[in-house]
Amino acid sequence: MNTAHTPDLSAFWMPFTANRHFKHHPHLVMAGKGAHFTLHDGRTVFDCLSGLWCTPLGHGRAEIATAVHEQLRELDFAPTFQVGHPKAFELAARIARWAPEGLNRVFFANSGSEAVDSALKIAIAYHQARGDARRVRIIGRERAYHGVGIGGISAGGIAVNRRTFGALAAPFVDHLPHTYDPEHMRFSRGQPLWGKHLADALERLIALHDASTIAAVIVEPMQGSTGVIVPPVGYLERLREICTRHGILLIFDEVITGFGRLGANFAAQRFGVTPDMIVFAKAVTNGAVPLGGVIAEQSIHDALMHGPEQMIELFHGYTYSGHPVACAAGLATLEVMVREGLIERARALEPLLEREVHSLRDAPHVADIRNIGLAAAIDLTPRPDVPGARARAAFELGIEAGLLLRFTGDTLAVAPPFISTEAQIQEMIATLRKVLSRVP
Ligand code: PXG
Ligand code: PLP
Repeated sequence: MNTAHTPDLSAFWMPFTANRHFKHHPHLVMAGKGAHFTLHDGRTVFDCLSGLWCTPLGHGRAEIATAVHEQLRELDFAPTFQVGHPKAFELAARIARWAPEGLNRVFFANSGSEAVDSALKIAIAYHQARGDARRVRIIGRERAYHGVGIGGISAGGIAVNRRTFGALAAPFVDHLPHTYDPEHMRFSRGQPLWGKHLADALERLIALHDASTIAAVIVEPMQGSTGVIVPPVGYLERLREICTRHGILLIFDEVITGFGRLGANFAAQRFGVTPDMIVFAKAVTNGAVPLGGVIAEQSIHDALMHGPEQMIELFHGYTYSGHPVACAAGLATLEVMVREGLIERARALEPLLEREVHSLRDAPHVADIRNIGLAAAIDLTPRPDVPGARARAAFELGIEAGLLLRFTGDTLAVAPPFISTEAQIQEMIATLRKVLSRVP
């Protein structure tokens, strides 16, 4: 690595990173433009995962930079406790217009993790406000990623994220089975046809715990972090039907799927299933400024609007809920998405990505490929001696070949920016094929 640009790497304790390995083999990103990053040695790499699913508009968007700059000059910060500023109200209204009918009250946080914890708290507060204080149980799902807050690791289903912190996890949670079964869905394109019945496990959890103790079910409509696990046809519909029948709130965690990744505003619209709350983050500001939040069905909000009018209704909020700079970035992002028709573009590119990624079926080590919207995952057969080594090798060889890939375990994920050209997507897959042929 070019040491002229290398800062001292020791103080930054990196998140979800093998710190010692990174600091011996660092990759520093120096700049971003469009669908590419520039690395410390001047090479450019195609940003295969849109940052971490954050940047559908591509990097270096002047519209967002200008909006942020102007906002900083006009009003850098104002509290949203007891006072307000216009941009937070404007962005909330805009997001409500993008959401399914009826979901029109927006609570702001600063990340997906905070937004998940907010949604779980709103669910419990809602039932309490209705005089149903026994409903405190949360149902999550195996393999789910709901961030790293205490609520998120409790409802989440990724074992390594929970193992060390069991003592902190919320006590009243249970988990649905995940929906991935390679025997029935290997190499399926879009939604697998098999697996709707897995939603019936919710009936069994209800029989076990009793519906009267369950506040909410939280699921990612498409499980992103664990490797693009696509809901079977009819599965989400069935969860919706069971939740409605038992008075249980259904929360979609759309931190990855929100704002166009599946070719619709939200996965809720793509799948035609309306939850009671949607959790969002990431793409809402094109990653430029941290922002997350919860979109709640109006009746959930209204149930909490009781008691004397001078009383705080929900004892929850962050200093930076509705930060003016984040809201300015959000408004600019959504404006660009509309003006450039980028959600339509994501939808139009889906068949190409599907065709291209499934062409890797006969590439070395490929065990499975899944896709929906502008997202896909490729499972590699693990090396028996060192699980995870193949995907890590693909990651390193990818950088040499001009691709910044994302890997977890032995799964590679791609989710290119919506501004990608057809040629760029084709080239990404052609390069990936070469990379796989070199993976030991
Ligand atoms: N919910 C979901 C569904 C997520 O995907 C979070 C909550 C937490 O968001 P924050 O902003 O607190 O990180 C996420 C985050 C990956 C990857 O490689 C995915 C996430 C984060 C980092 C990497 O798939 N998802
Ligand atoms: N563009 C897309 C892709 C939308 O889905 C919607 C809302 O439903 C809009 C624009 C409306 O935009 P706005 O809320 O900015 O009026």
